[in-house]
Amino acid sequence: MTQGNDGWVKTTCAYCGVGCGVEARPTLSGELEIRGDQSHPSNYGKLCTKGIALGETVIQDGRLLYPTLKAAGSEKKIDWTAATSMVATKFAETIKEHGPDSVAFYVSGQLLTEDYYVANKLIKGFMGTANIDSNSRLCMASSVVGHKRAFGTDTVPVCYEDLEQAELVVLVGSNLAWCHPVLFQRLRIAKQNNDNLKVVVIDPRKTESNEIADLHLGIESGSDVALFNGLLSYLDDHDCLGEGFIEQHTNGFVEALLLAKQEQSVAKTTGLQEEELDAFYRLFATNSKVVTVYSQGVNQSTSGADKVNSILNCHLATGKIGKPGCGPFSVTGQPNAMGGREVGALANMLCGHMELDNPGDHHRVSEFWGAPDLASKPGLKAVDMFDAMADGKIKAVWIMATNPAVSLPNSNKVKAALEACPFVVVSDCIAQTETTALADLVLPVQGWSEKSGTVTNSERRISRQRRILPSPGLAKPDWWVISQVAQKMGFAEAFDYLHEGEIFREYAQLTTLDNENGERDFSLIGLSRLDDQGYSVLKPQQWPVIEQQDKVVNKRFFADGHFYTQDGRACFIPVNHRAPQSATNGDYPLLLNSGRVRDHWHTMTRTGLAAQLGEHMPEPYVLVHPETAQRYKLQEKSIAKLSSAHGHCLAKVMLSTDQKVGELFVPIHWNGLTAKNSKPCNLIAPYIDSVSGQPEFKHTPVKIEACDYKSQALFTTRTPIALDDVEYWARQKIQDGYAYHIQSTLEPRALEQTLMSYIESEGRLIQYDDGEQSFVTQFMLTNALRLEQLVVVKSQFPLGEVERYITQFNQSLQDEELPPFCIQDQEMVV
Ligand SMILES: Nc1nc2c(c(=O)[nH]1)N[C@H]1C(S)=C(S)[C@@H](COP(=O)(O)OP(=O)(O)OC[C@H]3O[C@@H](n4cnc5c(=O)[nH]c(N)nc54)[C@H](O)[C@@H]3O)O[C@H]1N2
Ligand SMILES: Nc1nc2c(c(=O)[nH]1)N[C@H]1C(S)=C(S)[C@@H](COP(=O)(O)OP(=O)(O)OC[C@H]3O[C@@H](n4cnc5c(=O)[nH]c(N)nc54)[C@H](O)[C@@H]3O)O[C@H]1N2
Ligand code: SF4
Ligand SMILES: [Mo]
Repeated sequence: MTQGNDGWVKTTCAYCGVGCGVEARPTLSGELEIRGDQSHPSNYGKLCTKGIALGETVIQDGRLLYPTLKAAGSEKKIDWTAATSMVATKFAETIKEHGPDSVAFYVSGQLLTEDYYVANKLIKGFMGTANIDSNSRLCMASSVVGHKRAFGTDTVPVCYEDLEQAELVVLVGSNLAWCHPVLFQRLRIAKQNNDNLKVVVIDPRKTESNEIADLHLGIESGSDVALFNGLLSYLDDHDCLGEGFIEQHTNGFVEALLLAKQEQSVAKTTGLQEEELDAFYRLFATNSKVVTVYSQGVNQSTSGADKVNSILNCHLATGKIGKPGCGPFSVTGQPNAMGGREVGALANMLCGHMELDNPGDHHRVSEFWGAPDLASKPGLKAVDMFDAMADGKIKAVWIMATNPAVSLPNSNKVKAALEACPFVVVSDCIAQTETTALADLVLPVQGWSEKSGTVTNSERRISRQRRILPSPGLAKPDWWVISQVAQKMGFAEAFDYLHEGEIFREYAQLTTLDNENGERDFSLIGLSRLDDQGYSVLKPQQWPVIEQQDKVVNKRFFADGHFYTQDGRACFIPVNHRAPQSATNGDYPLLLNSGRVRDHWHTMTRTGLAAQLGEHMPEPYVLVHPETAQRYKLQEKSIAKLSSAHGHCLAKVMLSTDQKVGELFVPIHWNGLTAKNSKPCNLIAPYIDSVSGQPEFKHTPVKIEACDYKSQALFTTRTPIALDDVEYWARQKIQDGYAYHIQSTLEPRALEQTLMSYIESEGRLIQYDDGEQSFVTQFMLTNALRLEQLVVVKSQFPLGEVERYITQFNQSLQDEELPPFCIQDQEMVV
């Protein structure tokens, strides 16, 4: 049942690639109750903090409600007919004048498969250019290349159950505890139930994932290839190879081993002790069931694809693949990162795991779509696409479900590129983002709980996201908007979809073209005749779907030793260690790493709406080893300025011995809407892996300086304020309002005066000055008891005091409960 009599609707979480099944039920007061779906095979009822808080994020605050035209600082609401006609006309004119390669789409792993499929079909099939890339370029591209080079296809061989059946789980460049929390819980429970299950974590820093680690290898940033080449040599030296497997099912072993053996001093390159290396290598060699989970510490590197193949080489060399409890496991980040790879919405793919440069594939798709102009050469990858915009080569771009002004490296250049591009369209659910601010036209689309379609998770399981709440304003599904534009460009027949189920069916049919006998890994043949009712009640399906799955299945690829290369054999890829593109130097002596926190999602457009999620990490921070802090005179909780050759950013210092001396870590989430000048991508160079195009987000030389601020303030308010006049602020969502954490070079008295200008007019003002540089101002509307604003300024807040004030604000004080320090109570006349 997708909807029980009790009103609970089955859907899928909006966030990470674990793809947890969620049950949601609207309440009479318009809220959304959330619980885990016990029957979903990915999470069996469990949810993490973000999943649990989904109900808090479906509020209308900040929603984009109408198609809006932006010109010279003014905004004009228009209707959908005008909006879609305008996109169609501008794209058609641009193509006519400058050719198909002068337009581009920049899309996202947060689109549903149906949206993604239609976007890809329109631009590649009918606009005639492959200039469509996805934020998955920043995320999964290196894994895609690694898989294709080794297996012939972009195939994730394992399923989640393998984590439970393994004897050794290796986490490489993955903070699973925070980024895939339900998977981490499954692993933790498996370990509790099995004393023999060992966990190794490979990460330059100690993370929360270390909680269950038997061994942590704090490797030098960027040295994973050396580590896994060392493993390959060890396996050979200790007669631990799967020789039968190598012989029967692979090519290129000798060359890969030869290069691995040339690796100069693995201990020196990785910065690890021989004993540590030995301990890891022995575990890998002696356990027959090994799963290697890897994520952005591997992918986001100028040698990302080689890192992936160095891992795959070790699994192939031991035959630890295709069997229960075995295999390399690239965990996906976004809810539909996998779906995007399936529909092929990257610049160098076609669709349905077919290839642009394969004439047979090209012909099949061109016929199926009725698209004689189907693009035949790869388009521009994300970073190159924005460079081409800056250079004036791309003149119209449509951005969907991603916030590149925050998430692409070298933010200043990205901003300049969007400013230079003559026509920028952005489809989003949120009105104010750094990217919508740079658009000429913004289009309101449905968000999670309003949109309907499918997503595919890390274990290739396709689940339905279902519509539960009505859409606010004029918000529409992404696929509808794209189809309207396509129809107006003259492609009505190919885009006459009435609902998302029709798109899914067409897509499932496309995967069957000349694929009746499983010639390609990706097949949805069992869903190609799905009727509307079947789509509506579709249960999770793991691909390949040969027959519709009514019961849970757990499938693995390569169990038969067959790979999707020309001769059916897997390929070893010879790789050698290359240092990251940039190195620390006298000007930029520290190494900056970046990643995620437990309770925020990317650029915070959604998690930033939930008070529950704001408490864990209320401000942008930088993790610093105490020795580094001492050297650069940084105090805990003070604000520091980080600078690189590309820009700078502010963050609150947090001391941690989990960091190496000389290395820093910043979370990626804060940006111009949630903090002043705290966006890490300001600092990051646009260096990319030359094969995968994925940026090196985890290795940036920087310097750090203390800001020497003299005062701090907390400003809580019911509605957001624009704090332009203070040097540093960070906004935290709290119950019924916002808390601004402020620091300043001003003395407390002067800061208090500055902040008074942000107090609303007309109401009751209660002020307190303790004579020792500590000021409290409370503001209420006349005749109301609820606090509207509260400002507290001090030279420094004692531990716990900020939280206490926020609680006080939340409790909406009654007159008689006013804090004892209030000595003035006056009407403010403005
Ligand atoms: N809470 C939360 N969860 C999320 C997301 C979110 O925004 N918030 N985003 C989702 C998305 S899209 C993604 S892609 C995933 C990302 O999930 P993860 O990849 O697990 O997360 P990151 O924090 O980006 O990076 C993982 C680790 O790589 C380490 N690392 C850095 N350099 C190296 C290196 O050279 N070698 C090795 N071995 N490790 C290195 C970092 O120290 C970091 O701890 O998370 C998903 N889940
Ligand atoms: N420094 C640094 N930078 C990084 C990374 C890193 O580790 N370090 N990681 C990179 C990675 S792995 C990723 S995945 C990216 C993520 O970066 P982004 O994709 O830029 O981040 P989001 O905040 O998820 O942006 C999604 C946008 O889509 C909107 N949205 C949500 N749902 C929908 C929908 O259904 N339709 C439409 N049209 N819009 C919707 C949201 O409001 C939001 O504005 O960041 C990358 N950038
Ligand atoms: S683990 Fe991922 S999919 Fe599951 S509830 Fe948490 S954020 Fe959602
Ligand atoms: Mo990602």
